Amino acid sequence: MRQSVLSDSQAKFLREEKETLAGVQLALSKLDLPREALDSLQKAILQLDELFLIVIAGEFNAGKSALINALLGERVLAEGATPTTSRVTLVHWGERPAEQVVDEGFAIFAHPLPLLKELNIVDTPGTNAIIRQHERLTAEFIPRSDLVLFVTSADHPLTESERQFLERILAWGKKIVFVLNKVDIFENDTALLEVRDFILKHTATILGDQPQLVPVSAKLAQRALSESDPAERARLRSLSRLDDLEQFISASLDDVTRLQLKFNNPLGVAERLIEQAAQSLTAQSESINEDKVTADSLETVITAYERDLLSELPPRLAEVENILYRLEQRGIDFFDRTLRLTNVQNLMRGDKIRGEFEKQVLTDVPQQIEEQVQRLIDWLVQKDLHEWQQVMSYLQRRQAQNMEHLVGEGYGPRETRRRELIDTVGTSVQTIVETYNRNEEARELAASVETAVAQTALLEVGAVGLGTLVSIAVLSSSVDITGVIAAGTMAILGFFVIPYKRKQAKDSFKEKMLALRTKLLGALTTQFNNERESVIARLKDGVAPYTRYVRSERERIDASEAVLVNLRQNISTLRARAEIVLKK
Ligand SMILES: Nc1nc2c(ncn2[C@@H]2O[C@H](COP(=O)(O)OP(=O)(O)OP(=O)(O)O)[C@@H](O)[C@H]2O)c(=O)[nH]1
Ligand SMILES: [Mg+2]
Repeated sequence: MRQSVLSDSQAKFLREEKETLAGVQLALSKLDLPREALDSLQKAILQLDELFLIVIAGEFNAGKSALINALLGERVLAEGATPTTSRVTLVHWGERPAEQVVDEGFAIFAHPLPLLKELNIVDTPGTNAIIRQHERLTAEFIPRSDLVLFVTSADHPLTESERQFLERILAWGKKIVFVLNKVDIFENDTALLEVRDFILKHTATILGDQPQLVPVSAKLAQRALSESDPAERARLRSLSRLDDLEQFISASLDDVTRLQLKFNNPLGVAERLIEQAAQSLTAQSESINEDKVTADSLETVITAYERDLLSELPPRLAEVENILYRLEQRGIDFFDRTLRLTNVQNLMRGDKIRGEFEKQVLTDVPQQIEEQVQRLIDWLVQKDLHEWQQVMSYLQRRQAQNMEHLVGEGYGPRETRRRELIDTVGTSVQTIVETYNRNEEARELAASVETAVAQTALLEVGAVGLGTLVSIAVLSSSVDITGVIAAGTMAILGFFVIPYKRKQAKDSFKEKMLALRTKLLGALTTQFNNERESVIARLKDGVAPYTRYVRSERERIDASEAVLVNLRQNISTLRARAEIVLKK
């Protein structure tokens, strides 16, 4: 924009606007918007320094090119009853008329008309033309434009394609003014008013408020230009109502209106992009919320599993403890019964006593303990498989939901990555479940428990029980039993030695049992705790990529939403500031 027309405060505002918009653009560039969308903002920002830009849009044959020709006062652009304009054409000031075809979709036209020193005009192919340049038009020129003149023809006002086009450009927050062309076809004013009301009514529903409408006849205006009789020329010119349009355009070019449109132009574009980013974030957020539900369910499953494991161990270990407790009771009874004077003869026979001990005390304790441990192992293995199945079913359900979304719906790279991740995690969990070999797992676990338990030498109880005990009790006694018996000092043996040895044997047995209990239960506890930690860690690791992703996505979306709130705030502050500097 020519800086000379700006007051100091306006020039300052313009700098601020550019700076803020550059910030907005940078922030938006981190939010997954299509490249073209960001480009359009970039162009709208650059347009702040350009001449006022009017884009002429409308259906083919509406008379867009004819209208520009009438404004230029010369038939410089091609007109025709069939689709004629095939390129978006920028008309700007130049010393001589000249056309430059840039590519198949874009041409530049120079013309010495003074009005073009104030503004640039863009002629466009019809909204319904076979050769459509809509993408270029909507993505490139609509965002850059300061004003859109929407030309609709009196013989088919506001067609369906025009309506659709209007809706597409509306999102850019542009000022749109309607030009009702070819009013020369109306026989009287009533017909004109009828069409006018029709257009206003229908556009109001699209635009939200009553738009401006200027009726003209490009044809009569052109005829006036070539008319040599001044009176007739004036009549045709008046009938053409082109003066109204010219007046409207120059009013739009008055400083305040032009600046207002200029300043607001990139703001509308930025707002549209913010909305676009917000919509995309909402969709992502909904999707990640569903993932969050799944991830939370997985976490609940794992936590509950851990709790189960924790609560299951103590009662099972208590069973083992019971077995040991009963063993101890039997042992004590055994010593009470066996280490007696009356039994002195038997005591002499270590192997017999050992046999009795094994039969009466030890019985099947090792097997009982083994069974108990085996049951715990089976339970653990069964439970582990069940938990993996649970996790799998949650992930499969989520995969199925994805499949539903997939039907007929396009999605971006982020969404693709998300689906892939769920699929990968889902598939690896499924593989674990499918290849889960219970026997193998149980065998491995049993082997590891066995190693731990073996160190506690459960069977030593038998050996300890007798090999040592009997010798402690009797054989290694400092008293020579045979001598004692022979000497008839049975009383000494009966009253002092045997009870003393019995007590010693029982104490030693209790001690051994305590050590055994501590070692065995300790070993089992450690072993199963290790096992618990490792199955939980395995489960957590299995779903970790998914839960981690859900968490980081949630954080990213929340942060992005906060950024958008900020950007919206920036734009509305700029709008308010624009109002203020324009009033000064
Ligand atoms: N009766 C009448 N005919 C007009 C008027 N303006 C243009 N026409 C005719 O309508 C036809 C289409 O005019 P163009 O200017 O080529 O229309 P356009 O909107 O540029 O069409 P495309 O370039 O194909 O999109 C031509 O035959 C013009 O002569 C008018 O005011 N009244
Ligand atoms: Mg044309």
